[in-house]
Amino acid sequence: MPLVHFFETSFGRTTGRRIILVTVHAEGVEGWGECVAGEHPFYSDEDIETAWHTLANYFAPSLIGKNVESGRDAIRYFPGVRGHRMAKGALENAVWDAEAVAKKVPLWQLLGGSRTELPCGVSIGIQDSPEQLVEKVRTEVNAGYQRIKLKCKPGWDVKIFERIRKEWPSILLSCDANSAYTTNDFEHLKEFDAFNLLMIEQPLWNDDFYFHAKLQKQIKTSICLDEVIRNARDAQASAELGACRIVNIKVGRVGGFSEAVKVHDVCQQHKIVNWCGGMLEAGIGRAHNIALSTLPNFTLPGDVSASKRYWKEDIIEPEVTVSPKGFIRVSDEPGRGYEVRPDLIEKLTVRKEMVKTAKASAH
Ligand code: OSB
Ligand code: MG
Repeated sequence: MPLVHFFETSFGRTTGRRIILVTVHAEGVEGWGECVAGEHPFYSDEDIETAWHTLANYFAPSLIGKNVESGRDAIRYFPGVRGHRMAKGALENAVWDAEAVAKKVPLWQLLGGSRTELPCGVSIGIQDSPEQLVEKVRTEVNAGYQRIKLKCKPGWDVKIFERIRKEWPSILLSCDANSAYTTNDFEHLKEFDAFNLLMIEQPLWNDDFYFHAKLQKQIKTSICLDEVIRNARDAQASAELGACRIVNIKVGRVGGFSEAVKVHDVCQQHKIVNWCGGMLEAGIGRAHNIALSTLPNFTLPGDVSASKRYWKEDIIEPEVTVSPKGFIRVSDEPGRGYEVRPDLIEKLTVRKEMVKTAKASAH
């Protein structure tokens, strides 16, 4: 699916996505999941090829023929595969999705959510010029988005913040470095404090909380961790170390809804604020992010925004829309709240594999 506009982070530019969708067939019910792994192993060590491999050869065969009672129940059948959380999450979430459809209750209720309106923010990539960025920010502010997040890296940071703050002194503004800085940059990162940023997301290495804790003690701006939080234990360690004040939860990054809810609960206990991250999802992943965002500790605007910012045509109906005040209304429909469009998905499909044979868990 080609993106409406390219998306550039400190690790590279994306112009389109090949997306793995998972369908579970469970006694006449279909459940859908979307894998957030990218084309290349740049954001994380997974990519769509490793996800395809682990889904087809490990995760999917572990559920065939099993009497899986619920989404939460699915994880106990999964084999002892290390990592590959995005692949695993796609399948686990498809089971949750099937459970919601079968029980005729909204998925967000199964997850324990309660919010009916979600505040929305946007993530704006690195542009070809500062002027282009100003225009992008203007478009999103005018569309009503409640928080603007700017991707940054050395050479595209304080000058850019100055430019945006000059134009919009008081909008909720944050930045995301995707690990573009090191301990040599602490003095430079202190300059970010001048711009009243809501947060700086994952400034240091993708696998680090120790040096983030050191940095958080030296800067006023709140650190938000993204890449490094793989599970609830990581969230607890970060909280105890003081490595951040905010955690962005991405359901794929932590391996599915079950772990995402646990991360949420640990953050809530430690007074770490949450918001729901995005991975340029198509409609199914987007619908699932919306369901997750209804949990009580998601108090900041998330990166879950309207379908039309990404796709000419999304694979769900209705598409995700955002009100002029910057909210998504949560659907009361049973299941994921959005219908999948099988004909459009079929038209876009370039590769398909049906897993029909069970395999004993591979350990
Ligand atoms: O770090 O949050 C990130 C997209 C791809 C990989 C990493 C990130 C992002 C985003 C996009 O920021 C958020 C969105 O889906 O709009
Ligand atoms: Mg991020």
